[in-house]
Amino acid sequence: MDGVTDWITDVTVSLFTQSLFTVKSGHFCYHLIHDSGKSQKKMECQKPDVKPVLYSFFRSSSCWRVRIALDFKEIDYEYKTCEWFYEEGQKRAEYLKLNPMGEVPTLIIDGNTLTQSLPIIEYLEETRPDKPLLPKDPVLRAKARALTEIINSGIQPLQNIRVEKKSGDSTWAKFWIEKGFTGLERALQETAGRFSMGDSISLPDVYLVPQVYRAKRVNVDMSKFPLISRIDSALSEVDAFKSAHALRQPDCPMKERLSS
Ligand SMILES: N[C@@H](CCC(=O)N[C@@H](CS)C(=O)NCC(=O)O)C(=O)O
Repeated sequence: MDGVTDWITDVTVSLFTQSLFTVKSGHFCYHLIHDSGKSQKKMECQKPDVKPVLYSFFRSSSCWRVRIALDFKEIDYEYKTCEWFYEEGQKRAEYLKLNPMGEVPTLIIDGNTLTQSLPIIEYLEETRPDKPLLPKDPVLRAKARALTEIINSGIQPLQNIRVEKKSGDSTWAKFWIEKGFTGLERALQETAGRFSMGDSISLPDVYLVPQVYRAKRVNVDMSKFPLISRIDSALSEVDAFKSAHALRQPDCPMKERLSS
């Protein structure tokens, strides 16, 4: 109930075999079900009356992941560009109040300010489970998360533009992506079907597509990674992956925009 208590406007209690407490808030409502002494909190009415706002930059791979998850789960949102986020200045100083690292993405949703792509997507998964991105089976969930982590912590932080600039080495990003993709290609041999985890779209797919885009920009030879390339190509046919593409975003310069 942390952070929710302030919003409570109405409480209904009904006693049947179990007691059901419905707590309505300004944005959505919680149902608390008490069953045999066990307490379970479950979000229901998941139609917030305020559109989520995504602070994004078209080419940022971390923003791209969140856009895919939002589009896949069919969550309508407002797009706010942060094209200034690499520069110092007033806008950036103000943005630090939302995102302490000054990074994108930030998602404002259900009255909360969320940062870091993975926790944001996990939040969407937990509160909007209808189109899941994680398998039900705990072992498969662990495998899906492991593939995701190869990119999230094993590749992206090493090859991002800040780190690349600091290294002063023009081959830096290419080296780390190739190293990471070598392991990812191997790991996918165990799990992949049409997509990363069998034939269903899952969390690692959300991470794979933006990383392949960045790989191509730094001239990684993708023919060395046939499985990653095949999955990337299959995902490019999926609606949510099309709409979330960097080159289809409102802040993408017209000369780079994809026409369809
Ligand atoms: N772990 C973060 C990484 C975020 C990140 O690296 N964002 C980059 C763009 S992809 C950024 O904001 N860089 C600009 C800066 O740090 O000033 C996440 O997954 O959200």
